[in-house]
Amino acid sequence: MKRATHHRGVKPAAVAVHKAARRGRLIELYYWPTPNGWKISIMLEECGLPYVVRPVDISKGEQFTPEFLAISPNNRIPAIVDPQGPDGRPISVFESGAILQYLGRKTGKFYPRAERARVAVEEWLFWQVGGLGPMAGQANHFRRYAPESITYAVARYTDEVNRLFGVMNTRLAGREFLAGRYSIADMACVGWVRLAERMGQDLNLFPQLKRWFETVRARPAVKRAFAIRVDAAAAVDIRDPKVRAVLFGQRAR
Ligand SMILES: N[C@@H](CCC(=O)N[C@@H](CS)C(=O)NCC(=O)O)C(=O)O
Repeated sequence: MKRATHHRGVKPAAVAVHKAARRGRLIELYYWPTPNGWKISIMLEECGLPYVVRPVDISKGEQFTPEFLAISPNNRIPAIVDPQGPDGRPISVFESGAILQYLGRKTGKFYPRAERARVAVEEWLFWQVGGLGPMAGQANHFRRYAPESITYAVARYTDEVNRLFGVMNTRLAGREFLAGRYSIADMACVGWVRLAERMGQDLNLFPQLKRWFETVRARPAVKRAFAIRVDAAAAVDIRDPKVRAVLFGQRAR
């Protein structure tokens, strides 16, 4: 496992709790610094939950180890193991949306109980996991990773992200956050908006979205989450044929 560190002056909850770690009482976050990983480090930081980062080097294929597949059968980060799950027994959770909901229910934070407010959060959370995430992922892939430039694919996914950014921009007019109050829905989206340029988007064309992004990323917990550094991730070269063989062209195993 690789080391995760943090920038000078920023202390994520992840690094402050060695005693609890030794007693096996920390939530383990199986993580790589990507928009899906950030969602959960943000939530853990926002809730002040003690956790430990377990980097999963997806460029080397660690997402395919039997140990990781046992908690995340889709061979994707993020996943968590909470040693104090329901009834005090351990539980593992995969899929970022399910993890956010689990942590929201566990803590009672950022995921309101009142049905009307909860429905609004779930609408925007599912909008992210079913729409913004996959479309932005494909836009990024065809713009930056594809071995040849396929004009149709680049336009298709760049346009779709543009449309989705427009939906957020409209939603945020007259509203501070996506579902009223700051919630897991905002946490799910912020990492993707952070990478807007990679998806061929100019935030200046989406003033409400830009204002929301500045507000969310200025939150101390979000800053701490974004500051978690995984040295091995910074060193990944996506042009390396070995890395490409791991990440692209995956088929059923
Ligand atoms: N639907 C999943 C998507 C997770 C996902 O795509 N994770 C990427 C990193 S952002 C990953 O683990 N990729 C590893 C791989 O492609 O093998 C979720 O929301 O948790």
